[in-house]
Amino acid sequence: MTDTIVAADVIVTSPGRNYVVLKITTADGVVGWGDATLNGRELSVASYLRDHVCPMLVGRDASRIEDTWQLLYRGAYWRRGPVTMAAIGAVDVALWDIKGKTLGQPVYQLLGGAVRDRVLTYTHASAWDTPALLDAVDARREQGFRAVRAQSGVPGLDTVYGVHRDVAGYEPASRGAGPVEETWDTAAYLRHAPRALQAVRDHVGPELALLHDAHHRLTPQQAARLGKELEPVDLFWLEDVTPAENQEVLRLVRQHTTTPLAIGEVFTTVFDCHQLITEQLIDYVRTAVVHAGGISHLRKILALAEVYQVKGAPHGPSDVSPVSFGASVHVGLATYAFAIQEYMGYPDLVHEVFPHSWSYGDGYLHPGDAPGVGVELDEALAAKYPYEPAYLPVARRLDGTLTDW
Ligand code: CS2
Ligand code: MG
Repeated sequence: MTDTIVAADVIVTSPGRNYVVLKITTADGVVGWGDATLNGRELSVASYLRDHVCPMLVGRDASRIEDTWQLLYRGAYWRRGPVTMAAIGAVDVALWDIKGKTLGQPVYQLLGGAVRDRVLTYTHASAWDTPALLDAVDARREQGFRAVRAQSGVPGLDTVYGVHRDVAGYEPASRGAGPVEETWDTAAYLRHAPRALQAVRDHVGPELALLHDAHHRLTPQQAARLGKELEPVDLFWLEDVTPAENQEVLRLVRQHTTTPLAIGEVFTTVFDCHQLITEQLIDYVRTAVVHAGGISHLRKILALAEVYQVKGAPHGPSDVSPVSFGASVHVGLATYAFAIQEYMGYPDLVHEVFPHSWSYGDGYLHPGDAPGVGVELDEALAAKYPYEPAYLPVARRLDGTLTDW
């Protein structure tokens, strides 16, 4: 039996939205799948893999997961960042997939076995006005979800993060040659969000876990104000309250509110969130398998988080493919410092393109017991959906100043 890598191929497919898939094949014909999807910059990661990484992988021993990770991280010289770390993440997940298939074990068993019976999950409920939002939350409760993220429209605006006034459903990236521009008004949002979220809490009662994503749009002072105003709503978390590249700005927010904070979906290494964790400036770290260097690095982030009683809550929107999603559920089943997995859901076609063993039921997820990650790619079906340019929006304030989307 040889784990020698004989091929590493990149497949970009677009069954409703773009996904970048890495296929690694060994001399024994074992195939491992990885996800390298970076919403709006898919082709950059595809090129990083095709032009620079895949040629290095051929001839390597697929069983040497950590050595390969270190080669791709330290050996590139230029470190970190979403493109590099998504490429490394794809290789890492594909190699864990191969190891599991070779040993006949699901990845969670290779990570030390189950530390819980199932993985709590949350999903999205979004609507433009409050009555419709209450209906959207109820619809998710009827599907068995025990945790729901609520996003409301804002009077006076046409679109806000997570909701369009006139468009049902929500896909962050829109197809086209470049990003669309949206108008944002923080003052209008801060006037409306507390009322809308309180109305949801009044409607659902105290048991349902409610989450809300502020999506990087507030200053630390505004974040502190919102967190304090939302304390009576008893949120499970308030997400991305303020851009956190400067991690110490969360100290101000933390001083003023006990509303739990979640940050990290745009972070790609432990270094991006090290201070947030070690100073306990957050309660949940949102780094994702695909964007934070794969299973191997996410486990290191969550090992640090455990020391400070911070818990993992990986990003899981539609632009995290079912491959990374499945890998994340394995991490969730086997990692102690893990709270909840985001599950935005996928259209039926995506489930067909990515046959998988992970499953949802009664508000929880399980990765399944298929060897490896348990997610495959139907290459023939994927080939029917070629890449189409699509970009995340950009946002501008009322005076035209560009702001964080
Ligand atoms: C959001 C995402 O799910 C979330 O928490 O922040 O929908 C995010 O906007 C997209 O993944 C960006 O591609
Ligand atoms: Mg988010």
